[in-house]
Amino acid sequence: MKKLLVIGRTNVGKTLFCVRFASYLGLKDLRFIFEDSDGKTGQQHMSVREAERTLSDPLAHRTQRLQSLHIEFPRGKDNRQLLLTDTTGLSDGIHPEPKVRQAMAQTLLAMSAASVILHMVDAYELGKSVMVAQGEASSLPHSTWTDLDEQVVSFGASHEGYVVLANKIDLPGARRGYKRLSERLSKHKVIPISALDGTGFREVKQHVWRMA
Ligand SMILES: Nc1nc2c(ncn2[C@@H]2O[C@H](COP(=O)(O)OP(=O)(O)OP(=O)(O)O)[C@@H](O)[C@H]2O)c(=O)[nH]1
Ligand SMILES: [Mg+2]
Repeated sequence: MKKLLVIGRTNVGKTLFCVRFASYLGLKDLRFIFEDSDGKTGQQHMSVREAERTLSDPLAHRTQRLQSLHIEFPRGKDNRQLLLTDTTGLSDGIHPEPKVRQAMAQTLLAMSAASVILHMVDAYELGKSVMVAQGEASSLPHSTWTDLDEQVVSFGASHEGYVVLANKIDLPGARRGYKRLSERLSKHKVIPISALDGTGFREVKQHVWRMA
């Protein structure tokens, strides 16, 4: 079974994407497998709506554990299986809360065990910062793109199916952020998506299916 890990900075839309993408792939009843950073595990069934309402919100570090969903789909005569895992968002520096630090460490560990990495970036935030900074075409302003992002790109790129998802493309100026990101990461595949309205899900599905 291929393990797909959704990683990125906090609040970029990882959880909303996981829930809506699973729904797009046909899952109605979401059976989450949770794994806390102290190793405690659990399961919970939720509808898509309930998952959106309880697991995703505008607060930073809403997710502080691994949250996985099994996805099964037909391929020829067989059924293929994927494990889609949502993670704790990453942030710069040393977070003041030990629980968040531990949960971020859990994300980093999970990265080494993943087969495919979906690296989510907030194209809206990038678009805003590009507008203010007006720098070189291939550069990204330090306010939204730091060593942390570069390290995630370098690590992710060592995985066969590494792809960057430029999320929140539905918001004003996000296309500008996406364009600058694609120029900066010209060696990588960058897919513009909206976890909110489903833009780009078909392309993500094609990519994921190729990897499965
Ligand atoms: N407009 C818009 N808002 C989005 C999109 N994706 C997520 N959001 C919003 O962004 C906020 C953060 O979404 P989450 O899914 O909780 O983000 P996350 O990356 O899981 O955040 P943490 O778990 O806190 O690190 C929520 O208010 C979402 O509704 C999108 O594609 N478009
Ligand atoms: Mg989350």
